[in-house]
Parts: sequence; C-alpha cells; structure tokens
Amino acid sequence: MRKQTLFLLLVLCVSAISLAIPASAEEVTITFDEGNVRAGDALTDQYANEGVTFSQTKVVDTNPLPTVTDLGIVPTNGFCQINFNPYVRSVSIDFEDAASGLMAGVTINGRPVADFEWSARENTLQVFSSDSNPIKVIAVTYLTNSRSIQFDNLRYDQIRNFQLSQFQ
Ligand SMILES: [Ca+2]
Ligand SMILES: [Ca+2]
Repeated sequence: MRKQTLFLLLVLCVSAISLAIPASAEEVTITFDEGNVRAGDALTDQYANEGVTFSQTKVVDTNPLPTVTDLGIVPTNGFCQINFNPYVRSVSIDFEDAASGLMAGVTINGRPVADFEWSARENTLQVFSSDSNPIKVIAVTYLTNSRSIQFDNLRYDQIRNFQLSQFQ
C-alpha cells in the first residue's frame, strides 16, 4: 500500500517536473527490472545507453518473497561507484531497508558530499549539485563488516550539453 502511494506520488512528481524543466534537461529512472539484468549479474555497462555505468556493483533481488522479484543493486566489497555520461545535476536512489547497512561516506567527483548537497528522507538518498558543478561520479562506501544497503530506483537529471569531452 505504501509503495503504491509512493509510486503515485512519484508519477505526480515526474509529471509536474516534466512540465517545469526546460527541454535540455532529461530525467531518467532505472528500476533494474527493465529486463537488462538478472540477479547475480555484475552491473557494469548494461545501462550505458541511459547515460550511466557502474563499478563494483552487483544485481540482487531485493524482495524476500520467493514469488516476487524486485531487482536492485548492492556494492561488492563495501564500495560502489556510479558514473554518469552525460553529467547530471541531481541523483536519487531508494533504499530497500535503511537499517540494514550503514554508509560510511558518499563522494561526488571524488570529494566528500557537503551537508547541503545531500539528504536521506523517506528511505531515499538524494544528492544535489548544479549546472556549474555537475555530477560525474558518485561513490558510496560502507562501514567495515556492516551489511550493504540495497539500492533501487536510481533517478537522475541529465545535463545534455555537458558531455565528458568538455571536462577532459
Ligand atoms: Ca524475491
Ligand atoms: Ca527494482
């Protein structure tokens, strides 16, 4: 029930955002249930066409019911990295269970995320940046020996005119 309500809110939010943002911005949502990947797969470039690749990330079934599959991702060895091309101005990732693991750190482009640049509400990690300091790489590390948080529903707001070549 709660997930249905959240989904409805998300649909409403996406509808509102798509009316408000200029044509150059493009919001992308990945649920990992599109048929591109299976549980147990290493996640690397399967979503490269959507403008995102992954390092040290594995696909898992986040739903404990054997009859229900809801694919998400976990870091391998306590660390995962999400790489964007084109760059993005904001990223949000849902947690399946915030109590299941402890994040030790989040970085944007190799630099620790400042307080004003992120929030974790409603089991969603939200990372914000700007057009002048766009997000290329987000890395998440975990406390040693803690279980990894299961992530799902990665959403990001692409800046189409910031291609990698402009920064290299
Ligand atoms: Ca399942
Ligand atoms: Ca999913």
